[in-house]
Order: sequence, then C-alpha cells, then structure tokens
Amino acid sequence: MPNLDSQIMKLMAVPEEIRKIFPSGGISFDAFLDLADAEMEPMRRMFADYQCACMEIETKFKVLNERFSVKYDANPIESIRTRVKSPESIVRKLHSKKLPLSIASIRENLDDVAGIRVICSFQNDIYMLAEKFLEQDDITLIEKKDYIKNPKPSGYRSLHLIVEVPIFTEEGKKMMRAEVQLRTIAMDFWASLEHKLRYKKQLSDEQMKALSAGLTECSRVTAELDKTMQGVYDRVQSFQNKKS
Ligand code: 0O2
Repeated sequence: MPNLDSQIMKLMAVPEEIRKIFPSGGISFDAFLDLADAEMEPMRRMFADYQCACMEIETKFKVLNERFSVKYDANPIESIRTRVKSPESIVRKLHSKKLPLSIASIRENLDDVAGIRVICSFQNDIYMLAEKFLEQDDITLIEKKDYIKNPKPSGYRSLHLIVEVPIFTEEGKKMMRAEVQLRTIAMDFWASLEHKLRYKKQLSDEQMKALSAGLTECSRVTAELDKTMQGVYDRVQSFQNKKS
C-alpha cells in the first residue's frame, strides 16, 4: 500500500473541478486535508491498523489454501489481493452517505476500509472456504451478502463477508472490520472489466443503456461458464474416487 503521506500529496493535487463535487458545508477534500494535518499520527495508526487486518485475514486464507492443497491435492485459491481504501475513496463514501468526517466515523461507519479479495478456481470452493474461515473462533461475522445466489441488477456476482478480526498491536488488542469478497476467476474477470467500462466518461444515457445490456449478457455467460467448469471438476473428482 502506498504510504499515507504520498496518498495525501496525491489528494492535494486533485483538480478544482473534482473538489467542487463536495459542496460547501459538506465534507470537502480540504476538510480531509485539515483532518489529516491535525491528526496525522492517529490517521497513520488507523491506516496501519486496517493494513494489519488485511494481513491477518490474508494469512488465514493462505493457511486454508495450504491445508486444502495437502488434503485434496488441489489449491482452491487462485490468488488473494488486499487493499486499504484510499483517503479519496473514504472521503467520497462518507460524503455520499452524509456521514461526519472523523477517525471515529470511519471506524464506526465504513466496513470496507480493509478489503480482501479471494479469487477461487471453482464456485463450490467459495462456499467451502467461507465456511472454514467463518468457523474460526476469532472471526465474527457481521453481515453476509450473497451476490452469487442473488446477483446485483448490474450482473455483479461475488460472496461478500463483513467480518471483525482482532489484531494484536503494541497498544493491545483491537477489533477491526473488514470486507472479504470471494469470487471465481470468471466473476473477477467480469467485475474488473465492468469497473473499467463503467467509469469511462462522456457516454450518453442511450450508450450507457446499450453498455448495460452487453454487460448483463456477459454476466450471464460467465455464470454459465462457472456452472460448466464446476460440472467438469465434479466429474474429474468422481473419476478419481472410482479409481481409489
Ligand atoms: P471499491 O473501489 O471496490 O472499494 P457500501 O457501498 O459498501 O456501503 P453496499 O453498496 O451494500 O454498501 O456494498 P456492496 O455493493 O455490497 O459492496 C460494495 C463493493 O462491492 C464495491 O466496493 C465493489 O468492490 C463491489 N461491487 C458491488 N457492486 C458492484 C458492481 O456492480 N460492479 C463491480 N465491478 N463491483 C461491484 P466500492 O466501495 O464500490 O469500490
């Protein structure tokens, strides 16, 4: 993760047009910069705490992957990515939810400052990993959102787990919230491309509508692909079971 100072420097360079998105009286970039200035050390500690939460959870999934690779001779996890939400994105989210801008408000109101994305080979692996992760006695499930069984209108599919995990620091134990997103390679492929396309600018409503239809169709195709791949995997497993 780039360090906080460099992220704040980046924010300072935000052009005037973007700063204007934040009306006077609401949260502004300048207010964020004031907060960062006044509370630089607590901010640094907060970002470090979220980074630690990402590391704790990433390790838990790495451990599960290792154990399953010994037991089943296959790795359920293709890759894991972690990120701490950027200050800019935090300001935008607080502003869109009309929430106060403070360290306490970030901790209380935002569940996804620490984000962990686990990319799995097959759809069933997602549920198996989620179950084993949530069984761990230091993990508290706050909320589960199953966008695989109930995809979003955009076509977005993933399993989201909002959890609380302890981190052990020189200041003692702290409970941290994090958002874990579990997806297959196909779901990730769709979400990454959709993210890129959706944020292309200067598209008319008609063009946006045409884009939505195409993306919904792509989501349907990737869901079909996941189903077929799971079927192939299940057959391979049954062949192997017959052999042994
Ligand atoms: P980023 O940059 O990925 O962090 P929330 O907005 O979190 O308070 P909400 O809307 O219920 O509450 O959250 P949701 O939709 O369960 O999960 C939000 C995250 O899921 C997003 O984070 C994306 O990462 C992902 N996501 C949700 N819907 C879509 C979608 O339609 N397309 C894509 N590509 N990703 C999606 P952020 O904060 O939006 O962004």
